[in-house]
Amino acid sequence: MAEANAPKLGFTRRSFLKGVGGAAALSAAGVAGMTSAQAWLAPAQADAAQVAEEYTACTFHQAHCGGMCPLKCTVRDGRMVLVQPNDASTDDRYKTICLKGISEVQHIYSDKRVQAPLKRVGDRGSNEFVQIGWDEALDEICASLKDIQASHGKDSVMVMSGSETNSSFLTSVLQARSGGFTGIDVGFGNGLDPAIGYGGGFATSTADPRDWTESRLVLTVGSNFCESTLPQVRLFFEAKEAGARMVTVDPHFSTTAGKSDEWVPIVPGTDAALFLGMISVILDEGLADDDFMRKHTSMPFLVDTATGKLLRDHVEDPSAEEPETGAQNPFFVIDPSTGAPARYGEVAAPALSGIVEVDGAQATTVYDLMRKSQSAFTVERASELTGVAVDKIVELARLYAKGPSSLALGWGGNDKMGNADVAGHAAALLVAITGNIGKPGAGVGVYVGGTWSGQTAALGAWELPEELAPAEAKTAAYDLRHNPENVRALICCGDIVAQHFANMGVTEQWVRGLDLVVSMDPYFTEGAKWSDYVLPLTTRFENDSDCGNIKVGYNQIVMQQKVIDPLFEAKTDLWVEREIARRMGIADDVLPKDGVELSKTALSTAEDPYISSLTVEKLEQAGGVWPLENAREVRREYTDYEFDTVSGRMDVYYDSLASFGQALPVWEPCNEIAADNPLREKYPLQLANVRSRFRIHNQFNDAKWIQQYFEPTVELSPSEAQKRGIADGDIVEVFNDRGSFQVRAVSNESIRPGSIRLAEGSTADYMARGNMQSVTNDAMNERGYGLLQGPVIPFSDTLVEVRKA
Ligand SMILES: Nc1nc2c(c(=O)[nH]1)N[C@H]1C(S)=C(S)[C@@H](COP(=O)(O)OP(=O)(O)OC[C@H]3O[C@@H](n4cnc5c(=O)[nH]c(N)nc54)[C@H](O)[C@@H]3O)O[C@H]1N2
Ligand SMILES: Nc1nc2c(c(=O)[nH]1)N[C@H]1C(S)=C(S)[C@@H](COP(=O)(O)OP(=O)(O)OC[C@H]3O[C@@H](n4cnc5c(=O)[nH]c(N)nc54)[C@H](O)[C@@H]3O)O[C@H]1N2
Ligand code: SF4
Ligand SMILES: [Mo]
Repeated sequence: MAEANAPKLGFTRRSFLKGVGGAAALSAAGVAGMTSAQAWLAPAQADAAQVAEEYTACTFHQAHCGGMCPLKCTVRDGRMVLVQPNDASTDDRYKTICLKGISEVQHIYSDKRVQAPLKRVGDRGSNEFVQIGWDEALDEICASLKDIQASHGKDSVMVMSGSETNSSFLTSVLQARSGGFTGIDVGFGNGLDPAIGYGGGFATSTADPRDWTESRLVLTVGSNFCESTLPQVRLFFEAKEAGARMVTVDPHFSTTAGKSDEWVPIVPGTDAALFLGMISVILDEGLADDDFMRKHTSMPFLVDTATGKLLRDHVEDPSAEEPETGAQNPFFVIDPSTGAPARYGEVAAPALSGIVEVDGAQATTVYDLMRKSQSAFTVERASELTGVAVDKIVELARLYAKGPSSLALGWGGNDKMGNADVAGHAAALLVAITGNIGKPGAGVGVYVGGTWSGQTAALGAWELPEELAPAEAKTAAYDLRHNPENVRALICCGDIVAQHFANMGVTEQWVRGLDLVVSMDPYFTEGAKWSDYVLPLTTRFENDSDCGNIKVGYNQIVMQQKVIDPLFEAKTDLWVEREIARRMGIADDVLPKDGVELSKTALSTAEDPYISSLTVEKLEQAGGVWPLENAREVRREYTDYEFDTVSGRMDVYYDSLASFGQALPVWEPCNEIAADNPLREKYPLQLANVRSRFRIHNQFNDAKWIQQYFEPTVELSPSEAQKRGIADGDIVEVFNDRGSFQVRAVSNESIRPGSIRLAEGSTADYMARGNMQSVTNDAMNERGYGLLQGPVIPFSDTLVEVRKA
């Protein structure tokens, strides 16, 4: 770690005096001795015989790994000394943990914990703070919030949260705005979801990875499942053992590629070309499922050839909030028995092909338009763009069409590039022409994470009074950086500043100009350096009441008990929210009074009698985990082929994108890393941002036990290293016109020449100098503003050069 980047904690006379006799001084001194695990683990073991106070309690782990592993924690003499999988799970599969969970024994006592509320004294970003009391900090913050909202409107305050936040009432309590569209994890989904309607822009899988044992082919594209879904990796191997062919398409020889039957290397950012090439093969070889297309997709629908719009019963009201459903405003097809147009519900097996006249306008089918657009995109062209051999594309296409096939996409690959929606749309088309959905072994989407791919249940939610609603997030936060509108205050639950935007120089400029920036996090993040106040929160292991929360994990209900009392001066998310609410004049009973009340609410829901039959006590007695009602059934969506789309079928034709030439997916290169971008002469390397099994985003960088195995390192191919005279272990500078950072380099044959790879979440304190986010690309794609979740932040659509530092 670069010492220069460690927070410089100043002490005012006041806080120092307070600290000497108070708990702050004690805990600060205590912690210095605890950061080495050896220092406390050894004596604790030696004294084991005399230890009277030992107990276990359960909690769940990271939400943002998707694992939410239920954990059993042993506490001895007030200190957490052991973290194990919670063996109360009824299924051995769910007794999971990884190195990060185990390391919490050390990590929660880390010297990167924020120990007391801090107030900035230097310039923003200068990282100079003094310790202050909670009351003082909250009084000052709330006074400032009131001033700002009085002068600039309620929505001049913005609250943004990472995914670990334990309760999230703050936006509503303050009637503040959220960050709006996030631009994160929405690349493929923006293109895929309009066709099937599942994740609302997040490409969530239509089946559970347990379904893979029924697949003949599991085609993983742009995901590193074996690192990004650690607690469920066994499902990958179970599928392989059951005979599924595991094929991974990745520019680099990833962990998942290494565990697959086959690795197919691909040029970064060309997933769309691969899918489009496969589609052309399937159509040309007559392998498409015509019956599925006729009955379950919009392929037979008629399009006005002059306007590119789908023909409907009547003209839609363009100002309507919700699009009219197909039942309200039918689409048209060709009735093959008469050759005439008809409403789609009236014809059981409409024609896929044909030209007709409707009210004087010429119309043809989506299918015909698709054939035409695909005939312009040959498998040879796909091969040229992707670098995948023609024979390989043909082989994959045949295997995929034969099915049942699962198309396992990711959020970490081509998803983080400007053309990701085209790839998502092409994936939808691939599914639509083959029918690989809704039946055993066939599904599509991002299977990553566990929690997000398993069964769910709707837990009860705490109701707030109607007037306490968030303000409208008119503009996405990434755009506010350029045009801040009336936004003057930013409250960050998590490291919003460094994690949630690309091109950090622009973010810094924006943050510098704000009137108030607050960071709430258990750890001292990069964003904390840019904050006026840094508030210390508890982790999943600490609480002020017996039960902190209840959530859904992978196929189970999981409980967060108090394992230990809050460390240092840390407070729970809920406590801070209540204190802010009180100071803003909100009645005391508007928010749950503590974690127990929050947990009870989670279990009281009119919607689900199974959930409401549970109680906090019952869960406690069961050891803190409870299987979901449908836990043993493999989740499969759309088994009835009723899709959550406008027509109720797979809607593959996006006429709202006709003006962009993307009503059907058409190959489009990336923004910056495009092969013919002249910028490549200056910056010839693409920076791939990936996740790592050693981290959850910015989390665990500071975990000493993990640091023994992993430090942020930029990886490059030996050929690229040699060209630049870079030896393993050298500190290198990674740079482009946006910025630079310095980090250790290692060459590795698994990296594709022309790219370098670095785990995202590598922030300044853990690298030689600077922040990786200072080089990433924040250019938004114009078309993106018309997509479900707005444009994607193209973090990996980034060109750089590397030199020895
Ligand atoms: N350059 C680049 N940037 C990226 C990406 C990339 O590929 N490249 N990937 C993006 C992606 S996919 C994502 S999802 C985002 C993720 O970025 P985030 O959403 O910011 O990541 P989280 O891991 O959820 O971290 C949230 C914060 O929660 C804190 N935390 C831990 N426990 C608790 C708790 O109990 N309560 C509270 N309040 N806080 C807690 C952690 O210390 C951490 O600072 O990053 C994005 N940023
Ligand atoms: N351990 C751990 N697990 C996590 C997280 C974490 O931080 N740590 N974060 C969670 C979150 S929020 C997310 S978003 C998910 C993401 O999980 P995944 O979607 O699995 O993303 P990554 O793990 O980044 O893996 C992306 C893979 O895509 C490859 N790739 C890069 N560019 C391209 C390309 O153009 N085409 C193709 N085909 N492949 C490409 C990369 O080399 C890499 O192997 O992970 C979740 N799980
Ligand atoms: S980081 Fe994820 S896999 Fe590891 S213990 Fe936590 S929840 Fe489980
Ligand atoms: Mo993510």
